[in-house]
Amino acid sequence: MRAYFRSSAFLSQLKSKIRTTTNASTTTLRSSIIPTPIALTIGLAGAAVGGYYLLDARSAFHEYVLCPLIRNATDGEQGHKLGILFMKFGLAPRLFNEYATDHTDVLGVNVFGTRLRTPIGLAAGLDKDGEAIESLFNSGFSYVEIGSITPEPQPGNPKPRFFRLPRDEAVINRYGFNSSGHFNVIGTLKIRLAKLLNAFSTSHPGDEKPSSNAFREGKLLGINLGKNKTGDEVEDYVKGVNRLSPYADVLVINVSSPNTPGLRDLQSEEKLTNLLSTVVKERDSSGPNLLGKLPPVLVKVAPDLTEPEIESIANSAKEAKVDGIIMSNTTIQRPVDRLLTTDSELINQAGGLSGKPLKPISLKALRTLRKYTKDSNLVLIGCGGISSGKDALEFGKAGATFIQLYTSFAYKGPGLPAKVRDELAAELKKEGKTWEQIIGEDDK
Ligand SMILES: Cc1cc2nc3c(=O)[nH]c(=O)nc-3n(C[C@H](O)[C@H](O)[C@H](O)COP(=O)(O)O)c2cc1C
Ligand SMILES: *[C@@H]1O[C@H](CO)[C@@H](O)[C@H](O)[C@H]1NC(C)=O
Ligand SMILES: *[C@@H]1O[C@H](CO)[C@@H](O)[C@H](O)[C@H]1NC(C)=O
Ligand SMILES: *[C@@H]1O[C@H](CO)[C@@H](O)[C@H](O)[C@H]1NC(C)=O
Ligand SMILES: CC(=O)N[C@H]1CO[C@H](CO)[C@@H](O)[C@@H]1O
Ligand SMILES: CC(=O)N[C@H]1CO[C@H](CO)[C@@H](O)[C@@H]1O
Repeated sequence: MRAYFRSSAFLSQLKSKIRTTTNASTTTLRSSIIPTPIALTIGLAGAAVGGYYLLDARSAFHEYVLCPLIRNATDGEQGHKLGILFMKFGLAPRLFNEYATDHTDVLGVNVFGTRLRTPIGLAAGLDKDGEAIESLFNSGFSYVEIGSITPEPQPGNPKPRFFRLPRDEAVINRYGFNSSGHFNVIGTLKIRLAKLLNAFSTSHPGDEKPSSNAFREGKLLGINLGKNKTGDEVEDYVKGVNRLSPYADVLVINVSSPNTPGLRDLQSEEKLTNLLSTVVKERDSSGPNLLGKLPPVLVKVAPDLTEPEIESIANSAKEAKVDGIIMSNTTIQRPVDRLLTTDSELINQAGGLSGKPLKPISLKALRTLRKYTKDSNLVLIGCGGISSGKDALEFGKAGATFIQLYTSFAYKGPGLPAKVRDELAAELKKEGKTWEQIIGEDDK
């Protein structure tokens, strides 16, 4: 088994594995990589305005000109789509010299058997179908989570379902998990893998193999598994683990809904423990991913849970031996006293609120979670309203091993991961500490 991972044999076996398992989704795939006229036009326009400055993720152009322009010209969902389209065709700006200047000495963190270069990741829901992975890594994230991916394709809720609250740097969304489904995403991932494996075997003729599905040193690819609107929850997650774990460095399942019928009593704690145990068991029996590692299983939860509910989830997670918990998803709360937006029609749109106003809510929930997990090996991941290095540091001190963001990236553009990184490194240097030293510092 081990010798199998000796590189050249390993790589060629892997390539043939990808080929032989190519399935019915090839047709949809092909259509998804043939540029449509609109994509082509945008592509040409992008190339025309190209040049180093525009392609440098850190140029202020993106934050102050392009992002506002896109926001002005599109409604929320069109803007999201356009962003993905740009990134899909690699037209997104990238962070040059990332590896020369990423402050890994201060920011590196050991997690899940990898030394992540920085504790800065992208949260689920931006790249639901895994179309823009390369561009997202290239903008500087050390962890990228695609999904949520549901077993069968589903259209999600009717539009409009994405609302911007620009004054608050916030978003309300009720996408309802539109997803192209497991098999289409697997098809996209296989095409990506085939390309990357070819490039890798050319540049690494020796005994090496890629260290992760990110195909980048010190970076990880997460896959967030969803469930169909109808159908059986446990079955959907089991299918997800079974089908997608080969391509994942990390698997995420959600138990986000604060309305999960009676997460409040022992009986439902038992139900959750059963769900999580089943998922962990499926991960174990699915075996290692394509690169020979067993992907850790994370649970993602809502910030709207009460303290007893958080305690209950912590207990279940420990008992089922999941590897970590992401706090948090969007909130169903509307902290009106903290919102600058006064348009009550907008504020009262149904859906989850994300971005700046979520931060105090998710941070508080993370502190509570830490209280009930610090006696365990559970890795906590902080998410919710993070938009700066200072924010990231607060989540770290509250117990997060690494952090994720989404809404601030949508507002500020591709320069954000590097900005957060540099600011975080500067803050830590001021304190004379490394990221690893401050994790959970508030509650040691
Ligand atoms: C438009 C949108 C779509 C999202 N879709 C998903 C999703 O499919 N799965 C998921 O687990 N979280 C999803 N999220 C939640 C984010 O991953 C994240 O947990 C939340 O937005 C809080 O982080 P932020 O304030 O940095 O955006 C979505 C968020 C937004 C704004
Ligand atoms: C776009 O900009 C124009 C001109 O400044 C403004 O009148 C319009 O309201 C803006 N539209 C949106 C959706 O922001
Ligand atoms: C879901 O919606 C987003 C935003 O419009 C889009 O980028 C994505 O392609 C959609 N996925 C599916 C399968 O409809
Ligand atoms: C997140 O929260 C929203 C409401 O805030 C909910 O509809 C959704 O199911 C939750 N789960 C995920 C994975 O986003
Ligand atoms: C995408 C997805 O699976 N969302 C689900 C998250 O979990 C809650 C229940 O805990 C469901 O209601 C959501 O549909
Ligand atoms: C297996 C399953 O439950 N599939 C469902 C996924 O969601 C779509 C849209 O809600 C349904 O039409 C499928 O039946």
